Amino acid sequence: MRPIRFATASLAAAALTLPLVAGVATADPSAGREAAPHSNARFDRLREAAPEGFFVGTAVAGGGHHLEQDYPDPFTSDKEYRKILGRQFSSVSPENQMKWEFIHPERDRYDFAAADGIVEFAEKHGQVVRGHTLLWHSQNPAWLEKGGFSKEELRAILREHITTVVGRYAGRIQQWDVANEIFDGEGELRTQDNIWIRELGPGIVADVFRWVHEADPEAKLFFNDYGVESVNAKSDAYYALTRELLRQGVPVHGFSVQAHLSTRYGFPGDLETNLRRFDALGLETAVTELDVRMDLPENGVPTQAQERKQADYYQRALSACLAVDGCNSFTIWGFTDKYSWVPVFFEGEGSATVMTDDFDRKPAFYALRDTLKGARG
Ligand code: 9MR
Repeated sequence: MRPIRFATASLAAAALTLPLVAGVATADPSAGREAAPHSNARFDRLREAAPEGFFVGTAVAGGGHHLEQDYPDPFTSDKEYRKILGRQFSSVSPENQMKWEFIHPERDRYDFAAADGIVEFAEKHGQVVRGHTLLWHSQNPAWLEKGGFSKEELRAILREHITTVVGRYAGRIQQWDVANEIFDGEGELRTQDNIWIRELGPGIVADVFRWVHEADPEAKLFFNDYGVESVNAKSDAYYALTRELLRQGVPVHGFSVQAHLSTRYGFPGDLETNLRRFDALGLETAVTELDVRMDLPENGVPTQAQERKQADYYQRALSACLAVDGCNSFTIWGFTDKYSWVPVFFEGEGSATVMTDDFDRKPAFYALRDTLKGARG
């Protein structure tokens, strides 16, 4: 249990940090940003600034869209990246390395190398791991999606995958995103694009939670989705489902919001209210994939006003989580623009993370750090 925290850091506070930063007086577009991101000052690190028992995480870059970029695997190859990863964060989430297509590339073959590397790194650096993910409609291997398996075979394949993957890391994963994105925007179960729900029916969701719990009784088991930051049709669907599963005694422990936000849209101001209603059900809550993208000016460099707006979104998302007692895990989806998925998926948008390509800190970084510090009380 955490001590009571006060989430008071404001946009003004975040904005104030900008001119105070040890600016580099050059014509460089990053002028005004702090040049050296590796101060050893204890509270300069997000993980140290955080209140006791509150985990600050990031996705660990690798797999997925990275495979099509002209750089080597970020996690294993980028020394600077690894250094910041170890210093700044107390939680890590494999961005792609535990997804089916990555960890289970052929029916009879698993590839644990990348996931093992992340879990070992985490242990070495005193970090917890969020496992991501087990039941999803996306990033499944072709052998599975196009295998023409019978229902019995599919059920056996899913159970074996869970026993193998969850079992391998049992006791070493703090939270598992067991079911990812199972509802659409209208709050309807994905009965077509999710192979498991389509072939095995909605009851498979409860079975999967039971199987994961058997394989790792210590891990906290989550539903995770995007577009559920607010009270809306989709989050209502999760609310109804989790309440029902809890009533049935299914081991569901948490509900998490991904929070892929954009400054094109307003901040979801009822995030805290939404988290609170899940908290009231007795569930843990978490923010699992926060980033805040923006429309980039022609020169590709965000304006100070854009960066301040972004910092405000980061700060508000963090404050909402800090304000809810059972929200103890706050993860950003990558910490540097160098490896962000955003420009690859959204044309003309970018700068979504808290550091530039060169690991220079943006106002959003300071907004997080100062809000965490403020919450220590
Ligand atoms: O960041 C991931 C990227 O590398 C992959 O190419 C992409 C493929 O779908 O998935 C990204 O991560 C997603 C996460 O697993 C689930 N929530 C949405 C994330 C962003 O698309």
